[in-house]
Amino acid sequence: MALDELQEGRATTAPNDLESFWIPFTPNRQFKSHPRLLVSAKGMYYTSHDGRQILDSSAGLWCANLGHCHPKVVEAVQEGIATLDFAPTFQYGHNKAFELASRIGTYMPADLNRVFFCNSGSEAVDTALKIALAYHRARGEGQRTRLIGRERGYHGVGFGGISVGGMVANRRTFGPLLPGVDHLRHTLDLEHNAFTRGQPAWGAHLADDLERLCALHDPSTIAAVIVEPVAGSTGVYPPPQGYLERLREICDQHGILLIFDEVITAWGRLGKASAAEYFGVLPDLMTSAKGLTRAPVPMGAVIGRVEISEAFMPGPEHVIELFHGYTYSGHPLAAVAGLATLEAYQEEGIFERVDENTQHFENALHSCRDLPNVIDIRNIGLMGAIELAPRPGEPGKRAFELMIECYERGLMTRITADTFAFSPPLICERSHIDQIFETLSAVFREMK
Ligand code: PXG
Repeated sequence: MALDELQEGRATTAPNDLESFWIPFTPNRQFKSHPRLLVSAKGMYYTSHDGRQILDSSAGLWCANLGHCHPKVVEAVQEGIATLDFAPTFQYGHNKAFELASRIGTYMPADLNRVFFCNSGSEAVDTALKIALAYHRARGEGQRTRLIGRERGYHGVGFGGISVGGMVANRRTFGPLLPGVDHLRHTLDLEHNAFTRGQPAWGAHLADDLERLCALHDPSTIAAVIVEPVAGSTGVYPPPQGYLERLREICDQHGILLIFDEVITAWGRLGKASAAEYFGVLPDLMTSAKGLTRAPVPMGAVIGRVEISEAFMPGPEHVIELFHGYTYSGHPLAAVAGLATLEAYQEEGIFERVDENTQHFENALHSCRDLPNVIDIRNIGLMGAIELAPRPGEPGKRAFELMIECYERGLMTRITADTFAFSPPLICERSHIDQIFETLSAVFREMK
């Protein structure tokens, strides 16, 4: 339908086809020729447009930790929108954002309790990088401008995030990226750590790569190191035993801030509120999103140690300390969704439940070891991955076809290249875990 027809009032409806929505991170033409539309969701299942129940093995996109349409969160959001639809947090405020920030602090280790709100993981990452740079400058160390990420890291899609990130496809068409960025080696090496359950024993020494970068650049030029405590998007790489501890040590030696990107790992994925708590390693800044509101209303956050925010405070009282923020920072609906979510985690003992199901999940995942083309299986908490050998000359195609077939048989899965990543909602029962891997095994065996 032409725009002028609409404007002249000749047409009463806009066109409704699949063309206009440019779908993210999806092959648009394939999708639009065979759409997979989801029309409703409850608990562990989606309902597809053709009326089928689809078991969710990825908590949406690693976010629906309490399953879908959790009644407590639905009710809180319904009440919230009728009470306060929006309030600015620039120069004004509202109580729910303050309440959520202090509640978040009670879940975090040590003095990690200063919370800067944003709307997504990507914004949280860029915010954390900016805070790190500004922190050093506030303390008179403005020469610390370098940022260190890690190969295969995923830190969202902002320019800061893709600069420190290390997933090549997400970077190569968007340069020039931020200058002054370098990368640690990643920690997956199938010669040494294939088919590990939990943290690999091999690989702590890879953290010493940070010493190499310190020697190369002079450590006094480095502002921050950012890593996912467990690399998620790239296909679930649990950190080698001792690796995160070693990174912390090197950062301490050289006055470098350590940022944990916990967009996936925070809020129960490992059975604790954060990976920092799970691994017993304290970052200076942590990013969070996804499971914080578990997604009905998006929200992201940077959680920082008290000392970081205090460094910004010595100026005159009326002067803005940090020239950064988003219209929707601390949005009232996201705040009520976050509060209801954190309450539900506690009331329903969700983190403990993850601990109870982790072994079952691990066994079910590793039972796939002898399926065709499987070259590695990795897991920690309720996150796991099965890596397949790519078809020669067609990287990603094998996993893509298997994913489509799983969906046809009622199972939603996530793939990255030829790796399947699993992160079921934390409310899952053992029967759901069994259903996931039974469906998957049948598909892997039949299709190859
Ligand atoms: N950091 C990490 C560690 C993430 O995993 C982001 C930042 C960015 O968050 P936003 O909210 O801007 O998307 C993420 C996001 C997948 C998948 O299937 C993973 C993410 C997003 C979408 C899909 O692996 N992670």
